[in-house]
Amino acid sequence: MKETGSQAAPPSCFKQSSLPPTNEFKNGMKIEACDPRNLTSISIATVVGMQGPRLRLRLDGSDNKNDFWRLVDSSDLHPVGYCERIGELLHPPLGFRMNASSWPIFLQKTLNGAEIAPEKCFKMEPPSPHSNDFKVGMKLEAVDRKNPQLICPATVGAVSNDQIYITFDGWRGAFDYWCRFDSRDIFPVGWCAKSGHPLQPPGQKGTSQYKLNKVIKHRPMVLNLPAPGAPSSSQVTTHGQTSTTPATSPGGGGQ
Ligand code: MLZ
Repeated sequence: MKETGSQAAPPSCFKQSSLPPTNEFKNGMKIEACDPRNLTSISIATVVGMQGPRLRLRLDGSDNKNDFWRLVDSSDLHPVGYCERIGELLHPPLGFRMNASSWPIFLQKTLNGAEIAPEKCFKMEPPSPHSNDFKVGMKLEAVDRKNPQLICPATVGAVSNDQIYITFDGWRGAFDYWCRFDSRDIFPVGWCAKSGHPLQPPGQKGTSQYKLNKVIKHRPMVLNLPAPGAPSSSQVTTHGQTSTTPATSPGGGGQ
């Protein structure tokens, strides 16, 4: 950051608590979790790994190819018994390995004798910032959604309404993505160090200054941006320039 004279996005931009939550879970514990592939349904999940305050989760009855990561203060996580309390049913995960009719028995068996995560493990989700206060060029730490166990140094590449474009420092763009300003996948600079989560080193494909020179001076970055989730006819600001015609395709550039 010193070398490039860059600014960190202020912690108030993020939906993260100023003090990272403590992780009181243990591997093997059972919880209830929203199925990431079927957001309206809640299933039983097992903690199969952790890094700092992040849990690696596997839905019971699904395969080991669909693990996902959540913060211990995620609103997607609940103690066993939550569904019953709110008058909902626990659902088999999308891609349940068995016949749907065997779900009630499977559920009973998977919870029998299992270690149930106690209530105190679940932390309150922090409040959302009221507005998108990110500016192009600000530094942050962000989950690499293609390798979701990783948190990497990143820069805000563009801002569009409620969305920001995450670009990974030292990588050519294959990992970049749009997200909402209140995403739980983005963190202020220093969050990993504070929370005990490993932070990946930046890539080797040139610094962001290199990127700035190459991409912005010679080829306006706006041409390389995929549109954010719901693009509408919104304005996209990239590195100080404003355009009303966001491009729709990242266009090649694998690494
Ligand atoms: N195995 C991958 C990891 C890349 C991580 C990039 N994060 C922004 C590779 O080396 O290509």
